[in-house]
Amino acid sequence: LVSALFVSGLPAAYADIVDDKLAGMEAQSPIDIRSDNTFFGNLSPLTFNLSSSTTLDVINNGSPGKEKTVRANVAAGAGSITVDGDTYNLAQFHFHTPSEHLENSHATPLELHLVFSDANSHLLVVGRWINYGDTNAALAPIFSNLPQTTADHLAVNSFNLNSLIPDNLESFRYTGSLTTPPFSEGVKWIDLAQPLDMSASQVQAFQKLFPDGDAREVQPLNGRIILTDVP
Ligand code: SG7
Ligand code: ZN
Repeated sequence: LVSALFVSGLPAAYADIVDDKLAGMEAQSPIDIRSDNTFFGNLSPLTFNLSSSTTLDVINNGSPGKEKTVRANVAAGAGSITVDGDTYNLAQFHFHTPSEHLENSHATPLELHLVFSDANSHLLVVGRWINYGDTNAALAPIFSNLPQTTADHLAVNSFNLNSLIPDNLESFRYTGSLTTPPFSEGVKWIDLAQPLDMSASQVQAFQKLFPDGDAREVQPLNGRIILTDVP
């Protein structure tokens, strides 16, 4: 019964690999970030150190029951984030449709996840909501040539990772999990408050690859606290 509770909300594609491993896990991601469940505080500063010209190896992993996304693997040493004295290196970024985290119970068309890990393999994911707006020129080399099958690789040269991060680094922070199997916990989540814009046709290009979406449903907070420095 307990595992059934946590299993609800999984995309159908994951059903075959869900078992009692989820039993007892109760600090899962994503979550619904609302003004009535966030607490204002002075958060420690975020220091991004990102290459303005790195190469990306972009892949499509559409395998049923596994991660389903378009993922850009970045070159080693291309990026890091330092927070609370800990430095985490950027491994990759990827997207979900619709957004996995909700903002006041609303999804946006897409969500960007930048996955970092520290020397002890602790994971930190920076999330950013993506809204409809102008064409995103920085992401155009990816979204105009999305790898259509798992066999495709797209090489992108001189990608500016800073184009993914806003000047205003106000955020929502909590501790959660991977949003795909094996849903490992202890992941630090930093959801940036400033959204990224993309055109409707860019969003559609991604949604065409994953017509059923690739977002996990929101999970219960179970007493966790979401901190924010959004005034
Ligand atoms: C995506 O989400 C992939 C996964 C990622 C997973 O489907 O990008 O990447 C790899 C290398 O498998 O898993 C461990 C990891 O990064 C979960 O990441 S997420 O929680 O940020 N959505
Ligand atoms: Zn993700």
